[in-house]
Amino acid sequence: MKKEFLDLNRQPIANKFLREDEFEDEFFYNLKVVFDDDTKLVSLKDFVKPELMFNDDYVYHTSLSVPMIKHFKETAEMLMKEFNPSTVMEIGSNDGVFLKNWNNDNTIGVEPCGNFAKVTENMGYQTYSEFWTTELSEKIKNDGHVDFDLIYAANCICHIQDLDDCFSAIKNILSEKGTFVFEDPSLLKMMERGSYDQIYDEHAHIFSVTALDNILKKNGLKIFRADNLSVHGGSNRIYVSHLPPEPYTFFRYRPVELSVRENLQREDDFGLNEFKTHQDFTKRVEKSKNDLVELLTKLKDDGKRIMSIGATSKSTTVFNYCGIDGLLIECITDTTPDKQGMYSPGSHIPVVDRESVNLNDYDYVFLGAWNFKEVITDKEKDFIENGGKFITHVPGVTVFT
Ligand code: DWN
Repeated sequence: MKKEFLDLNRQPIANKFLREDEFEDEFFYNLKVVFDDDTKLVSLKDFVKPELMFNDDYVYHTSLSVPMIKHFKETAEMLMKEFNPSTVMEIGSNDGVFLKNWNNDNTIGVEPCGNFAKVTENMGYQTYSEFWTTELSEKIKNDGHVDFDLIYAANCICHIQDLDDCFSAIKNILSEKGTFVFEDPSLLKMMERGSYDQIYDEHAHIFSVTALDNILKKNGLKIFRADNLSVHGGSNRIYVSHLPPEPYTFFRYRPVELSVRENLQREDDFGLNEFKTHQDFTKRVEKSKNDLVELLTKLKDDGKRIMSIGATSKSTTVFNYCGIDGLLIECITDTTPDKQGMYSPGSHIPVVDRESVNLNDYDYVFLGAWNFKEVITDKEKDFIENGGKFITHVPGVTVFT
């Protein structure tokens, strides 16, 4: 029942920044996207082995993103106030930006990337450096942990390829009245904004509330609230509880709130449940590619200099899909020390520290981190005042100041 609708060409591991001597052995795969007629889930056609993406060299540090630190602090405060959980587990705890808001006695992390698991262990949080599976949920129980009142995951569940196993593992370890809260990029926002670069190896799925509702129900869980967030270009925060085992036990469980029905309706109205809508999206993606390549090529032919800010996973998709390399974009600046001094995946554009670049030497800056447009353009006012211009491809290819 899975129907292919988009082919984003040959792609490398989105977050595997390279040294020059690694170019020759770089791993590539074909990035194709499918729609499941049964569940309405949008997923990659072929998954990449998790160990190739999430390992001790993983470079995305949440703690290096100031807006995300604020986001996770506010999220933790809100969850604490509303649910007051006695026990908390975070899946995909990265370098502890969410965890650090909770007491370490009753809070644990799960993080397959060993470099980050070490960081949170050092912060005093027991961290299982493993992938989230039913087997791991059993192991955690066998280690003496009681079921969790709050299980939280941000930008992690959409990375898990086997969703049935993922959700049955949650069911296995969520306390009877517990809440599972997770947030991931929204399929509806991606479609509305034409931000096809949300699709890369790590994002095994791009979730609609509809698809999640279908798959969670199959696994004995139910969505009781769905919030729409602005982070990461538009995300959904999904609140989940156990599905009442018998009709007469309903009163003991949280009622489904209006936000769920509203989200389901909005997605249906947009046509997310129809394959045709996905096929139409492909046309928009192809246009975005043609417009971007045409613009960059023309600027280059006119002797303009172009660089990029934010060596994101998303820009890996754009550069490799559009065939953009160091001839069109001379360098990328990124605040992450582990990315600096390396080359971008597939396109092999040098990644450098922002401090080492005089932006005024360039005419145009491509926004690789378009999701931080306001933060970046605010920081780079001087570039605009000196006549510099920004380029973004979301929601359409545009030059702006
Ligand atoms: O789910 C995921 C999300 C949360 O993060 C992962 N699969 C991987 C990663 O995706 P991404 O690389 O697309 O994420 P961001 O948050 O859009 O990355 C922003 C990048 O830009 C970081 O490397 C930091 C950098 N940056 C910068 O150089 N200057 C960011 C800002 C705000 C800046 O001013």
